[in-house]
Amino acid sequence: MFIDEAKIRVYAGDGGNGCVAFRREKYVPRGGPSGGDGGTGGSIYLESSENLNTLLKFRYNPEYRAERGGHGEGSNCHGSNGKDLVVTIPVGTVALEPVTRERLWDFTAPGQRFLAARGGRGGRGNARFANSTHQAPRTAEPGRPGEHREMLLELKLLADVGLVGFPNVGKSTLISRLSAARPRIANYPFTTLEPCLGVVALDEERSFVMADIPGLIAGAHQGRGLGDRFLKHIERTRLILHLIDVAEQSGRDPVEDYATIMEELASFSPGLIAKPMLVVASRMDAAGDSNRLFALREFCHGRGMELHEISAVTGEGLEELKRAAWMKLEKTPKMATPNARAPEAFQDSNR
Ligand SMILES: Nc1nc2c(ncn2[C@@H]2O[C@H](COP(=O)(O)OP(=O)(O)OP(=O)(O)O)[C@@H](O)[C@H]2O)c(=O)[nH]1
Ligand SMILES: [Mg+2]
Repeated sequence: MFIDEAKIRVYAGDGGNGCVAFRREKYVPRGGPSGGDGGTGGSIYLESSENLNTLLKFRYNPEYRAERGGHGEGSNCHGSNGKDLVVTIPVGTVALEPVTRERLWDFTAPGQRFLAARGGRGGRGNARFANSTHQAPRTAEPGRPGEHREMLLELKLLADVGLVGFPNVGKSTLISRLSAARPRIANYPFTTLEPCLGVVALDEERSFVMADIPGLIAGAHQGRGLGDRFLKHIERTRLILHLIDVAEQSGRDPVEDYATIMEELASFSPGLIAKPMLVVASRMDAAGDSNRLFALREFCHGRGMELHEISAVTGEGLEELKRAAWMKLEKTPKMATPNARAPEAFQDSNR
């Protein structure tokens, strides 16, 4: 299982100081103590959301600070409370203590909130210290410091997008261009023996997970080649990228290749061919006389299917493909994870 990890530091706001003040007013002799309390510092919450699916943003931004509380003032004015800070994290994240790896919270559904660092309490002003024997106290408390700590976030990645196609069509090369994944790449079939995941980022906020699996051949469902067992890694994805080699040297017929792979997908599970799919013509830089490409274009056009033409070597079409995949994902609802509990609107775990 591929795990995304990030270490973050959270600093809740300090409480504001209490104030020492005395009431001074015309015609009111011997005004009493009137120093207000300091405000509470802002707390930091982690909240799970379905709109994120990687921990990428925490690599750019590992530190979070909430506002401090305002100091108390004269005339019994309470200092303002610091604003809480809510940091969104993807559903499925587990928050751990970084050294002991003690599990702090497991975010299993959207909308769960965990108090990561509590804001400091404000200090009491001198008005609070007055009593019948001590009517003019000159003491006030300082605000308490806000909590701070380091946390480790871990997310088991489920792929959003799966790559399928014959061996040697450039699946691993594509994932290595779009993400930090570095699978083995070589010019012979069945280079990839294990699935490999990579995080593909459009920007700091938008990213998705792509899975590269071993190539398929006709009869894979009967165990030919490496078989079709790796397709189970694609079963839960929301989008399939179907790579078809249009390079001259391959000597293959792209339309036939398309049909063969579709048959293999269907024999593994009918659900697979019902998934949203983008057809991708790969190795465009080596297309040569382009006959294969034209045939594939015609075929896709006739069936009303989008065709994306790319070269993972020159980079042609990669940016467009990434965006097209993102747009498709946005339109495709996420599948409920089997163990997902009903959303709890507000789950304050440790208050
Ligand atoms: N000219 C050209 N060659 C490419 C391109 N993409 C991949 N290749 C080459 O094609 C060969 C196979 O690439 P891989 O990425 O290993 O193919 P794969 O689909 O992952 O293959 P399997 O893991 O065996 O299923 C390698 O020699 C790559 O360098 C491309 O866009 N243009
Ligand atoms: Mg490969």
